[in-house]
Amino acid sequence: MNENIQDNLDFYQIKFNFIDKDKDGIISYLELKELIKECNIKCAEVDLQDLLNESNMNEKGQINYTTFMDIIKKLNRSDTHEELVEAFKIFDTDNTKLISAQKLKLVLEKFDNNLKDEDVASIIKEYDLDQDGYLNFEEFCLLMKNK
Ligand SMILES: [Ca+2]
Ligand SMILES: [Ca+2]
Repeated sequence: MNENIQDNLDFYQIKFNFIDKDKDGIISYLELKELIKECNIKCAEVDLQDLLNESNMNEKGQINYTTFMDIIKKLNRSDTHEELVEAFKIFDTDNTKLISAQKLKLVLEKFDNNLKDEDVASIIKEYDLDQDGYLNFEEFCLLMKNK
């Protein structure tokens, strides 16, 4: 993956310059999102926010090329995102983008014969941040990261 980044340095520089229309070397969060999309990198909104918070963003929320590359490297390193998307599909059999306790149990049962309804319910409860009774993709990612 790192070699790949090296090869693509020019590519990223060109893309960055393209998005940075006023050429002051700084892009906004919206421009960053556009840039990430331009580079064909799939990234959830939450991931991007997290990465930005981790990165050396200055107080004004401005993003320069170094910050951008920092984020690109982190995104490339966490190639787990694709895997999470794939994993989510395994659970989300009926493509509702939500995992119910029932759907979660169906998959987890394959790994644990003694799995009880209560266990599944408590997993959902623990990660169901918006408390709608289902795990959406973000909540599912949290679950997987903590497993
Ligand atoms: Ca600019
Ligand atoms: Ca939820």
